[in-house]
Amino acid sequence: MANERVFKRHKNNPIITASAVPRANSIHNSAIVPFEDGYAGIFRVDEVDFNFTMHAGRSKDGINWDIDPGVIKMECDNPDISINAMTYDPRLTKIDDTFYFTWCIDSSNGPCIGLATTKDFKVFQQMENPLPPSNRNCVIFPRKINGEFAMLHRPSDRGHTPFGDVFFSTSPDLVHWGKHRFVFGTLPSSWQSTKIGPGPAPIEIDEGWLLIYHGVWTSCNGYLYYMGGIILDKEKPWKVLHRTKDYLLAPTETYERVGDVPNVVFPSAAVVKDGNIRVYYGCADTCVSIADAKLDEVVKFVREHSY
Ligand code: BMA
Repeated sequence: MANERVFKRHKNNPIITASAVPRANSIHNSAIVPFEDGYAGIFRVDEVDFNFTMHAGRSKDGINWDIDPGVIKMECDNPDISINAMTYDPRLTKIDDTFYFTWCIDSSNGPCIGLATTKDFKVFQQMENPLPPSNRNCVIFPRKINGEFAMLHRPSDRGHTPFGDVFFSTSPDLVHWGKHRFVFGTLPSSWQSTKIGPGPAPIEIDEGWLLIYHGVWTSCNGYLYYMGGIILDKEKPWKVLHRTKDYLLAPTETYERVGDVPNVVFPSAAVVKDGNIRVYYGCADTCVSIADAKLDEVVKFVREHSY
């Protein structure tokens, strides 16, 4: 298949389509983690009434999934935290025995980030929203950095956001976020020239943090979404060490080119096991696919094809 210099697409792609949930119009940008003796996920399900919802799912092998037909119901003891809105693009991070997930809430004040925890993918506890509108992409680091929780996020606007750089923020308690630092921005004349956004939780490697992200280019026919990689400093993750000039994946297959929003690969989960990295990505805002690689080959590629 085209453009497979490091990542190879799975032969069963797309592995999840709308047929997995009775009310689904589409299932795409979703979060997946190892869980118990298999995997668990939070799936973005755009339903037939065009409400965007999140559903939990489980899998033994990470490829064949049982996704709950019902929407995740959050527990929340504070009625001031808005949850009555469309929800989309979850990301998942495990710290100790707790899974933290972030997602976008289409609030009446603009898109903002939600945060919840779960230990079993049955009970979900919603916390204070970590960031105000407008912001559409957020992921938490898998461990504290310099004693604080840390995140990467991408401020946006209320529309389709024709701009966007990635920022780093920290928190002592997952409620109060600050020490905001610019991390990386768009690059002219490239597949990442319009906007960028963090994908799956950063992966700790010897050299620092490997972040898989999406980059967007605006053609005369609209946005195209690509997958890139960047290596950030371990103790100061707002410092960029290497960043892909060549993309890691581009929309080239029919299921990536054709769908509700054409020409989109949107990485939203990464599972590292036995030296391999498996990226789950949304395709054309319609379905979910897998791309596999050796982790050390991805790191080498990012280093060798860097700016
Ligand atoms: C972004 C997000 C993603 C979506 C992408 C392409 O702004 O809303 O959910 O995959 O646009 O439509």
